[in-house]
Amino acid sequence: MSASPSVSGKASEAYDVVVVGAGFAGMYMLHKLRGQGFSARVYEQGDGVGGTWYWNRYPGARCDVESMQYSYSFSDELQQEWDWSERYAPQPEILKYANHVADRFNLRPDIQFNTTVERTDFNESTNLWSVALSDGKTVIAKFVVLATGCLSNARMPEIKGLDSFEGKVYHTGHWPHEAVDFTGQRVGVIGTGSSGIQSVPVIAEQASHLTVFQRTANFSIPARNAVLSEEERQSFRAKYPEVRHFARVESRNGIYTEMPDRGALDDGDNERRSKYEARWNRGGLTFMSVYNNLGLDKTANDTAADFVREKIAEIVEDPETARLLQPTSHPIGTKRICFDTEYFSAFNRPNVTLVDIKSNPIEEITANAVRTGGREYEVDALVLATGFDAMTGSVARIDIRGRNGQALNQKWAEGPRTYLGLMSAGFPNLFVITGPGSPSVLSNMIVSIEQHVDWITDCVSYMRGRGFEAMEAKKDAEDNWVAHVNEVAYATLYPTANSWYMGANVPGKPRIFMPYIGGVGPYRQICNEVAAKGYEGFAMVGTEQPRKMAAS
Ligand code: FAD
Ligand code: N01
Repeated sequence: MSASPSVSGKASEAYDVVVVGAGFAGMYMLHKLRGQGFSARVYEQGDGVGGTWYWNRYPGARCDVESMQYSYSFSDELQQEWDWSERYAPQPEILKYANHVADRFNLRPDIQFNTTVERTDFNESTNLWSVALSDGKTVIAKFVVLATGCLSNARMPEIKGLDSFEGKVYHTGHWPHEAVDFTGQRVGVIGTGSSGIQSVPVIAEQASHLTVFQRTANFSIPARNAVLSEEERQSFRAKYPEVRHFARVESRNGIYTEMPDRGALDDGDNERRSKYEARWNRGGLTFMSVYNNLGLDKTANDTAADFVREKIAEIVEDPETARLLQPTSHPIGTKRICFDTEYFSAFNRPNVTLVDIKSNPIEEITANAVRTGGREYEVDALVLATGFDAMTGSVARIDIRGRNGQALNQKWAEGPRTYLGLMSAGFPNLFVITGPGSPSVLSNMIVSIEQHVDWITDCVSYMRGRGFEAMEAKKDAEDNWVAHVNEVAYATLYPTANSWYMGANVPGKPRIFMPYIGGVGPYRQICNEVAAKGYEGFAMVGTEQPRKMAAS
């Protein structure tokens, strides 16, 4: 431990910064802070780095932003040297990459694994946080950074009888480390979001029978995964400066692609269809950016949704199964769109059955079956692909107490409130990476993570340089930002869907559109302008005199 002069004398362990979580956000945060001479300690509840890619080990798990882009950009050597094997790397390879980064930048000595941050309290007289850990210790920090992840709190469904099931139960977001082999088993998958859609075709190949329990049909586009040749990697690497610049500054979602120049209704039927066909054949995330109004105009959106529904009907042989798989409950893209490898065609296999649990909700899970519509579907194992308490779930698990002992959970009881998604009024020196109110989950998240980490590092360096003790979002700045986030969201079709973006997947969770939909490039510009104006909208406490922190 390297105790910081600024915080020493308060506890046996004291740091400039405590970082919670060792996913891509926590790892880069640590690297940046150390580079600026801050003492930092990362606490991670798992026993390894990688976050999402440490926990989500289900069959078929892989990224759906292309790996050449879904990767750190902060080290050119790293991006030039790392060889991604496929267009979308599988989970084990992304986890290997995270471990490589941890070793390459010697991060492990400052990460304490198997340790959960349980509670953190702000002391108004010292302007320091005390951080209570699951190992019984309490450490002191000037700043706390929540790198706890937006999709890190796996949600068990509330289904009667689940506990009485005698076979194995797996959650995709909490998958065992040892290989799971479903060969010869009857498997039930509950949930048809991205995790279900990725795992179904792989489990179908192993299981003697697979029953998929679908509550809401989802839009999915073929990923068109493929092995990357050395030539492809090299040509991509050569254009990295342009790719990364575009993703950060010009894009809306952190992805390098063509920008649409027209709306869907500006083209005639044939032209529009051929554009959708081209994107369908290309595969991947750029399907929704073929036109600039698919997220804004329902009639425009319908043209894309109809196209995908037709594709499903072409692929799936049984007309009734095809009908059930055609999404009708929400405009395309307003729930996180999925990308698949042979998902719809998996339902043509004789060993795969689709069960509609929208019309006939699951009544009960028994010792060996799922009962719905008065019928029992016998299964040996259950896969719960039921998603996460997204964006706020992992923050809420920590008892965070700010000024006057106020609990963050209490403040956010009606929905999260932040300024720029980075800080919440009443909680000084507490940052959130990709928090609610920032583009986060609507983007290539590594781009958004790097932007937040860079901004936070600049900010704490600025404070150190001027001797500020504490920084806090002002209430009016926060109110204005929350209003802006809502205004932008409600100008789109997104809030019309019962999505996890809206908190709709968690019973009782307030319905708020949580991410900022204004776009990655414009958002970065706003953050930069705020910083350039001396952190406008934030209150700084302390004298404006240079003061030393650790190693400065
Ligand atoms: P995480 O990776 O979630 O890491 C947070 C860490 O914090 C976890 O390890 C957790 O254990 C730890 N933690 C939380 N609370 C505590 C606590 N109280 N104490 C100690 N430790 C704690 N995004 C994309 O942009 N492109 C993709 O293709 C993509 N694919 C995805 C696929 C899956 C299956 C999932 C679930 C998500 C995907 N995402 C994708 C989103 C993904 O979560 C982010 O891209 C990114 O990995 C998040 O990194 P993070 O460090 O912010 O959070
Ligand atoms: O979770 P989800 P996910 N009874 O919430 C159903 C990222 N990700 O893990 O829609 C029955 O999307 C639920 O039904 P409904 C990505 O950002 C990326 O799949 O609520 N069913 C839904 O079908 C993604 O969006 C990749 O009606 C229940 C499903 O379970 C996010 O993580 C891969 C139920 C949950 O879908 C979350 O994806 C994986 C219940 N009680 C994840 N409760 C990539 O490909 C829930 N459901 C990069």
